[in-house]
Amino acid sequence: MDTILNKLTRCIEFGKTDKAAAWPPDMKDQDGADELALRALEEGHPPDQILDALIAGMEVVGRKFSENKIFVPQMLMSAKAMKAAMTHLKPAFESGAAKRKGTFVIGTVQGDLHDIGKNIVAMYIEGSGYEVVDLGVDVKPEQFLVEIDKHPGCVVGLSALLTTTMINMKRTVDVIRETHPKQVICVGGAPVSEKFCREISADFYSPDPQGAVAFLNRLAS
Ligand code: B1M
Repeated sequence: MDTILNKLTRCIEFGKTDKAAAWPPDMKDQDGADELALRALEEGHPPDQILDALIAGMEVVGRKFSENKIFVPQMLMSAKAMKAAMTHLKPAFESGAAKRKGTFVIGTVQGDLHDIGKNIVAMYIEGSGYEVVDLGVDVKPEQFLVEIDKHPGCVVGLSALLTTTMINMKRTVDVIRETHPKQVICVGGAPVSEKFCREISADFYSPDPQGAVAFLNRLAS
């Protein structure tokens, strides 16, 4: 059945941002990720379900890219569609308690420009009652040091999506540990694993935002 969530998945797969978007030509004048995400929320679909539909679209994008069926420009259009939909989901995820339980400093490691997953993790954590300092993408290790000094007691979160930038995750952990040996560091991202987390001496690995929130809650309790 062609549900609104299926349509959303297709918008991400084909990079249909909004109704006015000319790309892709065969979806001209159809609602895009922007309109559909808003409508799905209005119809009462839980934000988690909507997010799953968006991620399902991205998984297809990744598969097609690996098989050389699409290229970087199409991936960019999909990312743009994802961001349009996320704009509507953000308030739902960020409606956490006003009183903050702690501070989480997050960034995508140096050399890595992928931010969709990192943004989702940041939203979940903010919605779970933490102050989030989002340093963005391509973050140099030294930038984390500056924020650690500004937010004593914070937890640092590192995201990496490329196998080639995992080495920069290790370097970031090493640089932080030189001056802050006890700094708590949580790592994640598609190529990262529990084993890699142990190898680079990070404190915690989570494959998803929920695991990162559970870890922070355990620390805060
Ligand atoms: Co890129 N890309 N990309 N890309 N891209 C991947 C990652 C890739 C797997 C595609 C593929 O080959 N199948 C591949 C990496 C291969 C590898 O390293 N072995 C790849 C490549 C090769 C590249 C380029 C090198 C392509 C090129 O230029 N030739 C280039 C690199 C640029 C750079 O970073 N320097 C590149 C560029 C891009 C775009 C800019 C076009 C775009 C990113 C746009 C953006 O982020 N603003 C893009 C995209 C969209 C993807 C795919 C298709 C989707 C990534 C994504 O957003 N996934 C991706 C293939 C794929 O993953 N299926 C791919 C959805 C997101 C919700 O999941 O990010 O995994 P994810 O986050 C999850 C979890 O991992 C976890 O929670 C999140 C939410 O569930 N998580 C954490 C993430 N961080 C966490 C931190 C935590 C805890 C959990 O604690 C701190």
